[in-house]
Amino acid sequence: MNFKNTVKPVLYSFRRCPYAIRARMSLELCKIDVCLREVNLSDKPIEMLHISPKGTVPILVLPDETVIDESLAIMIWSLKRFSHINKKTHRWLDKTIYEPSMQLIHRNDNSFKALLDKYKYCTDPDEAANHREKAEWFLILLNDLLEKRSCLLGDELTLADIAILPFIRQFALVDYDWFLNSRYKALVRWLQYLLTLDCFNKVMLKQVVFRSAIG
Ligand SMILES: N[C@@H](CCC(=O)N[C@@H](CS)C(=O)NCC(=O)O)C(=O)O
Repeated sequence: MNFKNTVKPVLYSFRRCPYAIRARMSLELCKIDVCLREVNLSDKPIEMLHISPKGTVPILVLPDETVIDESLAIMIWSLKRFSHINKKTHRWLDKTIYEPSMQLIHRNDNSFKALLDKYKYCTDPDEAANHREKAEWFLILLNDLLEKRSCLLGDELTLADIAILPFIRQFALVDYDWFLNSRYKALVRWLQYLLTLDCFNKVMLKQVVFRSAIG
């Protein structure tokens, strides 16, 4: 979707941030053209902090100056306005898909993410293995779902797959050999398939860091 005769929405983003990845994927799937501002998280642009003082990415600023500074809200905004543009996404907000998607996403965001961070940032191998074990309940849950179908809620991609993918990717990359050789074969298959999607690879292209014109 081109915002002809008007300014494009601006997206403050950080390439590797899982929240920003899912927002960018949703915008890409809905063909929403944005002006991407890749941010250095240790030197955030002043205007970004004025727009959203909590200082997290992603942040979407619409041409009418509406600010959406939560990744899920950006996904839902893009799907509400433009999901009809892509055959894949047009039913993602239907109650039967949306509600189970949100249940899984909330478990990811509210519980798994904290365990993932402990695992990811741990430098002691024994302790890391311990943290990994604590996070495995979520892998078991997803793997069980994926043993019966190719995507989390059926054989088609949904909001749940796109929203959770960047976190499972991050988990897998901490020790990719461990992940590949784990008993979560269905989850490994799912991750490997999602990593081949155009909408993933396109949003992961390297970007030049945005330099603020202010200060
Ligand atoms: N609930 C927020 C979380 C976003 C978030 O925490 N993003 C991280 C990067 S992955 C961030 O910007 N952290 C701020 C910082 O590192 O200073 C969302 O879903 O958008």
